[in-house]
Amino acid sequence: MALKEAVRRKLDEFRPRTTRLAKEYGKVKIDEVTIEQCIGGARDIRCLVTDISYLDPQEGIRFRGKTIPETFAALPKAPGSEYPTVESFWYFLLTGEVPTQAQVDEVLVDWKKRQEVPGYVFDIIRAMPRDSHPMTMLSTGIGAMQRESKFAAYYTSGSFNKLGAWEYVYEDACDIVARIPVLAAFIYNLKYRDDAPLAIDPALDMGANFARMIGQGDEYMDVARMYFILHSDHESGNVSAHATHLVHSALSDPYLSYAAGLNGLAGPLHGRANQEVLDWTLKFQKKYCSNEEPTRELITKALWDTLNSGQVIPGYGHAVLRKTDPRYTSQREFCQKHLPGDPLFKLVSMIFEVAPGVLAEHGKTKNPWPNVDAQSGVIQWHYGVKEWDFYTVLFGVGRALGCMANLTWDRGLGYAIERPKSVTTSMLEKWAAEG
Ligand code: AMX
Repeated sequence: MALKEAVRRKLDEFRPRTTRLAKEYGKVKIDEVTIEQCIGGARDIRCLVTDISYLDPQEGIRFRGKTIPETFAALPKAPGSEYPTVESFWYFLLTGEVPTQAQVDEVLVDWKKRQEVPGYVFDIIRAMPRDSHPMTMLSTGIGAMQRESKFAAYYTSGSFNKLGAWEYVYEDACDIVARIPVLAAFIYNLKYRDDAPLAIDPALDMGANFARMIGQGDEYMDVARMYFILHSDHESGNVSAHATHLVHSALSDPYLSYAAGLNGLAGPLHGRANQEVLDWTLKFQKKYCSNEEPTRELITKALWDTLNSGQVIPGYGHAVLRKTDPRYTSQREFCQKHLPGDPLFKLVSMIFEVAPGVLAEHGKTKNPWPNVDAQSGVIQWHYGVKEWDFYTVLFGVGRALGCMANLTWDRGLGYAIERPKSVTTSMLEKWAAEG
């Protein structure tokens, strides 16, 4: 497989850099830690390494050094589409190289071989109450599939070797990214389409096949491709990426690790915010606009009502970003092109005009601008995926790409078990008194 060989080559090039940094420059200081950071969620402390993506507070995300528009422009496109295939993006994330069409085709064929989800996983999810949250089902499905882990089997084989371990992580990573769309589509069909059978089309790329599997038409294929790519990676410190990395650092296999990442993604301050955005927007329509068109004044009132009741405005703010999220902008441009007259898009655009001013006046958030989640639900809603508790599952399918690329590199570079040091409140008080 050319992709695996390309990863091997890249890792071989990279390893001496990591080793040299740790050995020769290990004591060079790159940050300091304050009490505020200790209490405040380790915000901004530079203590993680990843080369898969980098998040600049002003500019937003770069995947392997490329902005979102540069990434979309550079990668080979799906036939007849303006968006790259998820397969080409996977090659790019893992290696940092733009693949040729032949390399993409090879990934496509490989994923088809890997994508079969064992029947017992479906049985386990079927046995769950039908009103279980779809993220619980997804995380259960990934956790249950751990039985298939090639890394876990290698670890217990008796021939475990630190240097070769990445190859088994790579195998699991490829299996997971190939299987998770099938698992997600199964959950969607089980919950919302009367357990409709999965219509897997072996000729289609991942995004197109996902559209087919959940009963969507051709126009949804680019939505899926764009969505999965945009949600893939946001450097290493966010809850889902960090949880995945942390759990794997104990040599838990990629299934156990990504189940942990998904459980973090399910939180309302993280991935579930996209569900909350739709919920907020539809409740706003119902409460304030049953007899009248939405106006800036009505939106302002609704935003203040939310803030005054002690809740956050979902889809706004970010722990790192200090400008509008380019993932928001990319989806907004998609909406302007494909659904400019959609009433929900118009309403979300009006919220975009008002919310940053309200949040700035409220004065708490460091970033009053929208994040990825403020826009994504509108697109899904427009194309008929109206079950908004499913939106975080879509996020989880995309995020698997970033998390699995990162785990492959974590193991390839032999990163250590993660174990930051904790202190007590009395210690903090003593240091505070000492200045
Ligand atoms: N609405 C109201 N208040 C907000 C806010 C928002 N959208 N964003 C931040 N604040 C508040 C915080 O709750 C905090 O209040 P506190 O001092 O009373 O605790 C204060 O502003 C300072 O927070 P911050 O430093 O600006 O943000 P943070 O790094 O602590 O949190 C985030 C970041 C994303 C959790 C926060 O902005 C938020 O809750 N946003 C709404 C939920 C959301 O959209 N999450 C999705 C983020 C993207 C993603 O992961 N998918």
